Amino acid sequence: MTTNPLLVAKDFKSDLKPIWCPGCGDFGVVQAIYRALAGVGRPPHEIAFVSGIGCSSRIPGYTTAYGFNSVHGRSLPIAQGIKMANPDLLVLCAGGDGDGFSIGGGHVAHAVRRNPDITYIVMDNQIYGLTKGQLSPTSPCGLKTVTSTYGSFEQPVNPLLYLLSYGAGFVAQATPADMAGMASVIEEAIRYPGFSFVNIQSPCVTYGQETQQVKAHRSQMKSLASVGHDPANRMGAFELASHYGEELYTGVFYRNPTPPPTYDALFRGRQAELATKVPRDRILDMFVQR
Ligand SMILES: Cc1ncc(C[n+]2csc(CCOP(=O)(O)OP(=O)(O)O)c2C)c(N)n1
Ligand code: SF4
Repeated sequence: MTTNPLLVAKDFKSDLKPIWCPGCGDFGVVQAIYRALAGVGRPPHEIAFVSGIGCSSRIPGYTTAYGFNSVHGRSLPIAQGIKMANPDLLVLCAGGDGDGFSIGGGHVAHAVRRNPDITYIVMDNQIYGLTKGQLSPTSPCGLKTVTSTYGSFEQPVNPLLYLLSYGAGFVAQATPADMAGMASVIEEAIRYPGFSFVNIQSPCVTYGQETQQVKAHRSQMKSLASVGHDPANRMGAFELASHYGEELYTGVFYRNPTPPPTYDALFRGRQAELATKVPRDRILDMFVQR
């Protein structure tokens, strides 16, 4: 495991040209990730970046990290497997709100309760972008889409409250309307020793709502620091997070001041403990028919 203070944002930019629609919020997100990774200083070959399927899930390919554009909704199980197999890797996971909270929704709770040292970034555009504008789990009630022609009857999920309730040790929100803030929150999430989550309100310029574009975000966003929020205050975080969809709070909702041991550390500890008690060939014997 190495850190190199000389790394700069462009060291994390791959030669692949993004094919997102011009103006898509995901352009800002990938720039913020380059900056955050340069700040952390781990070289690209020590980083694994896993995603699901969606416009946003193309993001690993635009970085120089090892990338895995996997299966819709399955980025977290794959990222956890990678972290268990090679705990020294810096593991990032990313995708859309559909990927993370519809088809992949069941994985989030279990990843959080295991607490692997992984950073999960959701580009929350409140719509299915790649498949051309269907209702997503975070779409607001009343939204008219190709699958809700007369307006949705469904209440949106609240990703911030989900993650806080599951017990995540780090929960934050950002928008491309504040690039410096977004890069800094992502860097802080990566540095947090445990499962960290950043919900990015990343506008879809093609199918998204007018009120969810960067220009609108500039006038809506309110930093959590400016409302006097202390990120160590978990109950305060719940209260502020409950305004998802009404207020665009940016910054860190919650950072556990006393992070518990990570799953990867506990796992390695158990392996070391058993190695002294049970000889390796005896373990293999249990699986071999003689
Ligand atoms: C198992 C499976 N089901 C459905 C799909 C079709 N599909 C691809 S991306 C997607 C949703 C995209 O929305 P989101 O995850 O929010 O990402 P975005 O494109 O908005 O960034 C769907 C339903 C798929 N690829 N695989
Ligand atoms: S459809 Fe929306 S989310 Fe997908 S690339 Fe275009 S603007 Fe971005």
